[in-house]
Amino acid sequence: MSMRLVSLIGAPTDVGAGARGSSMGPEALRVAGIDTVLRAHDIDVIDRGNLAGPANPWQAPVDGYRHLSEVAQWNRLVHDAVHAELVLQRLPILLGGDHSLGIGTISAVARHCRETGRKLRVLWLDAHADFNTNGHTPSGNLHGMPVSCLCGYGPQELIEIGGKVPAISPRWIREIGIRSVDPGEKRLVQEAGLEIYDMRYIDEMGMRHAMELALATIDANTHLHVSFDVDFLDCEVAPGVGTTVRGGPTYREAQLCMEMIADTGALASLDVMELNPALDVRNRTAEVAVDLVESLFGKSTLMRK
Ligand code: 6HN
Ligand code: MN
Ligand code: MN
Ligand code: MN
Repeated sequence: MSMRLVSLIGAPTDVGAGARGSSMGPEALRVAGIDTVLRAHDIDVIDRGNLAGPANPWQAPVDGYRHLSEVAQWNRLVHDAVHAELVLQRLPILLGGDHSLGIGTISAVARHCRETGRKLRVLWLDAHADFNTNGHTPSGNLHGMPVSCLCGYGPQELIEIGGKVPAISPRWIREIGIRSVDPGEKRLVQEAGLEIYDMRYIDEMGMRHAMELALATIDANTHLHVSFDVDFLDCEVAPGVGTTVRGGPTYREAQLCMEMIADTGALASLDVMELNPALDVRNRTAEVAVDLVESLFGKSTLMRK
């Protein structure tokens, strides 16, 4: 196997979130050793450092959007940085930052897939569906809206970042671990036909079956993007997030999820989002996140066939 090339991109902002602190996420992931852990797997890792976007003005929502212009500026920076790495045939890992930045990464990935004739599959690992609009959001926080924006429902400055509207089709997305969806958001998700493996499904059928379905039909021409919101994990395992929801995947279920993704060999870009060191306990959540990232890149106990 040829040497894998990974680039770390820090996006230290919380402009899209309702709690301050995910701006410190990139540094906490570095402190937890994300680069060393990957290098130990024979991966060529370059840390590009942090993007420099606007500060958090901490203002009230306007027309149902909080900090729209700052979120758009950050996402344009992320889009350009991620696309540049893909052109260099490196696998970008976005160190978030709040989850609104998934618009920037995934619009760049979708653009690159158009340019190279590849299919795209997006795995959205999250407690939340992140499919709100300004008419449905309970908070105005744009980290609750990236998936809808990517599917073309949202403000012009966010939906057009990757040069095509919509950036992606709902059919390319699989959402896993979902357990908190707002009432209006629920209707939108159903109308859009998003394929969702919620916690009820995982309880009844198991993580293994959910992942088998979520990863089905991935082939050698598929670019697999994983958007990992750390609040996907049960809050006992991962307290360092701003929007904890009880009843998420256990450490082992999350490991299995990551290992099954690794087995596809298709992972081509990754977001690690919403880690909030201000709410963490001795950087434990960062360490768990890094552990899971390691599994995504193929840490497994024994050789399997
Ligand atoms: N996240 N559905 C809630 C809202 O305000 O729209 C929570 C969103 C959380 C978003 O965790 O990335
Ligand atoms: Mn999210
Ligand atoms: Mn390209
Ligand atoms: Mn979430």
